[in-house]
Amino acid sequence: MLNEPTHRFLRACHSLPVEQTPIWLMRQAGRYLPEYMRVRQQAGDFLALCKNPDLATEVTLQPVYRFDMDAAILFSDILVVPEAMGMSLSFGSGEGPVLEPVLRNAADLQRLTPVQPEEQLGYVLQTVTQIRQALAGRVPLIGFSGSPWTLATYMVEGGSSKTFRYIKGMLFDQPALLQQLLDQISDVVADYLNAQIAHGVQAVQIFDTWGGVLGPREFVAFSLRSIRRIVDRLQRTGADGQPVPVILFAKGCGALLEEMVATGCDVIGLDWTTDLASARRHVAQRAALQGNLDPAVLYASPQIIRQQVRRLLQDYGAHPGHIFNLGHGMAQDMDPQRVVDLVTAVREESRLLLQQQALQKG
Ligand code: 1CP
Repeated sequence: MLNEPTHRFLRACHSLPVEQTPIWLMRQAGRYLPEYMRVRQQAGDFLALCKNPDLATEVTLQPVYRFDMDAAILFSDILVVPEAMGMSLSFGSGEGPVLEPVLRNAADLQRLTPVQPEEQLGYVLQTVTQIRQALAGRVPLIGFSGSPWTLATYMVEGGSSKTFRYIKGMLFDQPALLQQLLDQISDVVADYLNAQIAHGVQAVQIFDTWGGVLGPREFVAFSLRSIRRIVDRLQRTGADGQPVPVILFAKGCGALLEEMVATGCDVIGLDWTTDLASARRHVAQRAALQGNLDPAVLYASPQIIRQQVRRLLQDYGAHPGHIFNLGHGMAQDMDPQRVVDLVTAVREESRLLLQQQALQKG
């Protein structure tokens, strides 16, 4: 490969050999870290923290330094995109997000405004620049966006949902209207991710947190279709001339690996309900895999964490193209010490496994 990356996270994204399995964790920055709570309090609230590049940079770096992670992920939220499109966003204390006014018909869609990432989302891009400066090449920086489908669920429901009543109502009753909304969001997301890349992110992850609430046909027609539209438009060479891998994490969609590969992504993020060994056999040579430890393993003892890590590493086997991660994000009540146990176990066990394999080959 031309311009072969040196960091093990980027190497694994491109299925190049590494000496130990890279690890980072979804939601590695956040409320389970006391140092995060201090900075959030300093900012005032969560959204103010996202909009303050100095403080957002600080919380991005916290888990990188504390746990020696192999990648940093931009501290922000997927819901800043609907806000940039003209909706009002707030996070009530303790509850989920609120987006207003909700989108339910064609007239509502007319209210959405065009987005120039440098303008409405300039604070995110400024944060990207500052994080890259602060990291000084220590580990790569991952940028991200929500998928159009996942963003649309929040925009149509007005927040988190258990039943997805309104967005599914739109999907079945007014499919053309939903596609129009998804296309509009896709174009904003593509521009936004390209702007993140131009400002220095070295990989991008698309979070399709709610892909799994759709049936397989609808997942392909409504979620993957718009993800593919984005991937097609991405500038896949970074500011430094290196290729920028695209990671697709679609929660609850492990049965549709083939369809996910077809979007053109480089890495598929798996939740813990998918068997890593069979997923690897399925996509080998075509995509790398990220995941997929059940986050609840972090509530168990260090011995059990190590056992589960070993099992997962063995499931993947000594092949290139595995990035260790949880099957979903860190929870607020998790113990940071268990993350230390996890990272140590992944380092030690993966080195052992990869060395044994090299000896057998040699
Ligand atoms: O009170 C607080 O401090 C806010 C808690 C919090 C945090 C730490 C929210 C509110 N968002 C975040 C940060 C965040 N969100 C990151 C930061 C980077 C990191 O991983 O360290 C990222 C990548 C996200 C992405 C995000 N936001 C997703 C996709 C990933 C996932 O978890 O599935 C989603 C669905 C959201 C929406 C969101 N943000 C926050 C809340 C409470 C919610 C709603 C979640 C829901 O509907 O259940």
